[in-house]
Amino acid sequence: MAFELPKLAYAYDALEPHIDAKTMEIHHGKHHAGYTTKLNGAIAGTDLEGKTIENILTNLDLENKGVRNNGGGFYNHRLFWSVMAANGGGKPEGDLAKAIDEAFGSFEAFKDAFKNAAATQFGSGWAWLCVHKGGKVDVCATANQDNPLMPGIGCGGFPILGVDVWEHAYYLNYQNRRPDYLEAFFNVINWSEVSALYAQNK
Ligand code: MN3
Repeated sequence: MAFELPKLAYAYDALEPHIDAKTMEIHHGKHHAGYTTKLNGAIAGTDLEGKTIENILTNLDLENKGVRNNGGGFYNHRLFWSVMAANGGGKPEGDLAKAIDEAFGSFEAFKDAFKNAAATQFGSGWAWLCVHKGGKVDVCATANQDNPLMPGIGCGGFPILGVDVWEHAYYLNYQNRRPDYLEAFFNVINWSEVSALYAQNK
């Protein structure tokens, strides 16, 4: 069974003014669709066909560039759409808030660490908030479409929040101003979804 481009839970213009409709339309309808199609092509006829994307990434051979780039692209964008919402922003509550305070000292310190990881990722990539077994959280960044689930990527744990810092994610609206895009991203984070991912994977 082939992977399918997931439908968004909101309209392309729902995240405006923080993320503009044109960027969302191209990003979801072209970029994510492209990764999905190419992932299906890369696994067709191999023993990866029929496996879950989590299983594929967790057991990935990093030399398999077709699956690494497109499987990562498929998974990363699916997570990205799910951790944003029109009525997003604010702060997490409950167990996740506590874990963030324990790891970083405060929500503001976490926000600085996350934005810094994203802003200083050279070239294309992603910044992540990950949970480790036992509930500890940390922040890291990966290049290209790599993902913390991939073995030996140097960024472990289960990703519960990710931000895309490829230029295609922000260039139409923010041009070279990646820090402005990152600040805006915090206005659309769907903390209830991130908290649910935390609870499921701690
Ligand atoms: Mn992207």
